[in-house]
Amino acid sequence: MPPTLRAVYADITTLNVDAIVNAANESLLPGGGVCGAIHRAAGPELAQECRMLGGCRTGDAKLTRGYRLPARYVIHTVGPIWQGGGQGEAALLASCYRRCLELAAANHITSLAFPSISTGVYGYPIEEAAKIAVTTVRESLANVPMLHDIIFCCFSPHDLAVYRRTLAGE
Ligand code: AR6
Repeated sequence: MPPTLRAVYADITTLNVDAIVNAANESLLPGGGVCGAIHRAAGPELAQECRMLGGCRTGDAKLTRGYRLPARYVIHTVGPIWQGGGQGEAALLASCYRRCLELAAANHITSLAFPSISTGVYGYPIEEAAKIAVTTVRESLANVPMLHDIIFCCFSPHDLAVYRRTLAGE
């Protein structure tokens, strides 16, 4: 069965899925935004495990346990900082989504929620980021047959509207 791709308006830390994605920084140390919320909800053991990972390059992803989160795993990915679009940001953002899906497949994850990577502190324009998110995930679906539920978790009604329009191909 093809997976469901859907956008919801929620705090990602509350979602009952196998794994949630964290929009992290290269140090993988707790920051603000969704990263801060995930670390607060997971508890201090998450930062301890992150410290052992030796950071993460922009465009790459690493997996940890979810500790006190409902989600069993957290996939930490580092999106690009928006610098106007001429610094390879689109390719790096697409790479984040692909690497998260690769880790999901390698760990038999069946349900996965993404936040809108790079569109907060890192300043990536939401319309362009949503197109990359939806297109890249759709292009990778053949490689993740066990994933039956993929959620784009939006943190504002505006972001939700953008993702819903993008998913509808408008
Ligand atoms: N649930 C879902 N989405 C959320 C939540 C939440 N609880 N909180 C915020 N968002 P950002 P970035 C949305 O800034 O742009 C951190 O300090 C938010 O509205 O969290 O990739 C890291 O440590 C936005 O749509 O991530 C890095 O240093 C989206 O999540 C840096 O920020 C991403 O916003 C990464 O910046």
